[in-house]
Amino acid sequence: MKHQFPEGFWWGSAASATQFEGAASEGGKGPNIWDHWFSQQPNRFFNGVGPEVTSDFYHRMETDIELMQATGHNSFRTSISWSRLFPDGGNEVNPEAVDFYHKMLDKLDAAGIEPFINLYHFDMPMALQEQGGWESREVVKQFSRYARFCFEEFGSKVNHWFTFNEPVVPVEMGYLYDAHYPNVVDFKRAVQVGFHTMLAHAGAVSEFRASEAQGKIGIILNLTPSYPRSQHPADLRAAEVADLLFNRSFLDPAVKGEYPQALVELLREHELLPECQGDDLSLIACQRIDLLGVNYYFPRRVKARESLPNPEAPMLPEFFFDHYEMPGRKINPHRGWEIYEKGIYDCLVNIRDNYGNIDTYISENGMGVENEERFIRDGEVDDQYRIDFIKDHLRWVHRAIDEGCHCRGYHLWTFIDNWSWCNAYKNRYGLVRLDLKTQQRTIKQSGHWFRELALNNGFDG
Ligand code: BGP
Repeated sequence: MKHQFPEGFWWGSAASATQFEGAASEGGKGPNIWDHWFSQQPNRFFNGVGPEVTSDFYHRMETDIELMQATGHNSFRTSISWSRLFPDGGNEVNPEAVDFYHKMLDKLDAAGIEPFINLYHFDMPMALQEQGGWESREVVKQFSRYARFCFEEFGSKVNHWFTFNEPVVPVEMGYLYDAHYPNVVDFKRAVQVGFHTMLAHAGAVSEFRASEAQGKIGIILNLTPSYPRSQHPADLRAAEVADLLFNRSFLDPAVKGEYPQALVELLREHELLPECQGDDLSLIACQRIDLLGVNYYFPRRVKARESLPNPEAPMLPEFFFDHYEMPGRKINPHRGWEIYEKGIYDCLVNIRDNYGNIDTYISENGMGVENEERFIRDGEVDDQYRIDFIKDHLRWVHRAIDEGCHCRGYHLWTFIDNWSWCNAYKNRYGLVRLDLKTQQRTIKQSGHWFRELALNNGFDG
C-alpha cells in the first residue's frame, strides 16, 4: 500500500546543541551543567565520554549540512546553546556564538533546509545553575531575556521556534530520579522546577509575540501515552495520575493555558503545590502555542500499586502507581524501551480530540542501537531495523492524518550519531554513522532510504 503524505510535509531530523556541537570549551562558550557534572563525576557517563567533542558539528557545520541535504532533509531542528550565547548566563553576549548561529542559519537556507530552532534542551548554563537553576525566579527572567535576544537577532531567518524540548525530563531526571544534574531527589522541589519552567516558557512566548519575529512558536513535549493494565478503577486511576504528572502537566498549560484541575487537587492533597505569584497564571493563560512538537519513543504502562509505599522512602511519582510490563511486549533491548507503534497514533488522536486539533508534528522518534558497527556491510551500516522502525511508525502517522489529525511533519532522532546524555555514545540513533576515533561520517542505509522517502513524500509498503 502506498503511504503518501500531504504536500509540504516536513521531513528531517532533530538534534541538540550539547549533544552534537562539541567545542564545549571553545568559541567563548561558558560551561553548562553537563560540562560541570562531567568534570565532577565522569564515572556517571558511559565509557567516561563527556560533552567536550561530541560530533564536532561546530567545526563541520558546512559539510554536515550537505549531508543533511544528501539524506533528504527539507527541515532540521537543533537548539541554540544558551551557555554558548551567554557564557555567564545573561549579561555579556558572545559574538563568536552569534556569528556561528548566523552562519548555520545561512547555510541551512542555502541548502533549502528549513531551520526549526529550540531554545532549551536540558542545558542550563552553570552560572545560572549556581543561582538556583529553574528553582530561581531570577533564572526564569533571564530566560526571557535570552529568548528576546534570539528572536531579535535571528528572527528574520527562523520561522519555527520552540521554547523547550521535553521540559518534564529535567524535572524527572534532575529533581526526582538522580539521573541528571543537580541530582536532587525531592518531589516538592521538582514541582516548583516544573512550574518555573512553564513560566519561563510563557515568558518567552510573550517576548516572541512582542517582537518582530515572524512565524510560529511552540513547545516540544515527550508525550508518553499512559495505558492502564486493565479497566479496573484502580488501574485506571493509576494511569490517570501518570498522565497528569508526566503529560498533562505541560501539555494543558501550553495548549489550553491552564492546569488540569485534577492535577492541582492531587498536588494540593499531598502538599506539593508550587509557589506561585500574582500574574503567573494569567501569563500562562495568555501565551498559548501555535505548534506542538510531539516526541514519541515509548508508552508508559501502569497498574495500581501492589504494596503500600515505604514510609521511610522519599516520595516519588511511583507513590501513586506501579510500572507494568505488558506480556509479549516488543522491546528495544539496547535502550530498554518498549516499542509500541500505535502509541504515536494515540498521541495524535488525543491532540485532535482533546486539544483543539492544534498543528503538530512528530519532532522526535527513533531507535538507539548498541554496537552498530556489527551491521557494517561494504563500509555502510545496514540498519534495516531502523528503516522498519520508521515505516512502522509512519503508517500510524499516516492513518492519523487520514483521520483528520493536523500532523505536519516527521523528524527522526537524529541526523548523525550523537552524545546521549549519560549514555554518551552507547546507543547510535543517526541516519549518518560517526566514527568516534576519526570523526569520519558515513551515511547509513537508513540515510539513503530517508532521502527517497522525502523525495517521494511517502513510501510503498
Ligand atoms: C529524547 C531527548 C533527546 C535524545 C533522545 C534519545 O528524550 O530529547 O535529547 O537524547 O531522547 O534518548 P537517549 O539519548 O537517552 O537514548
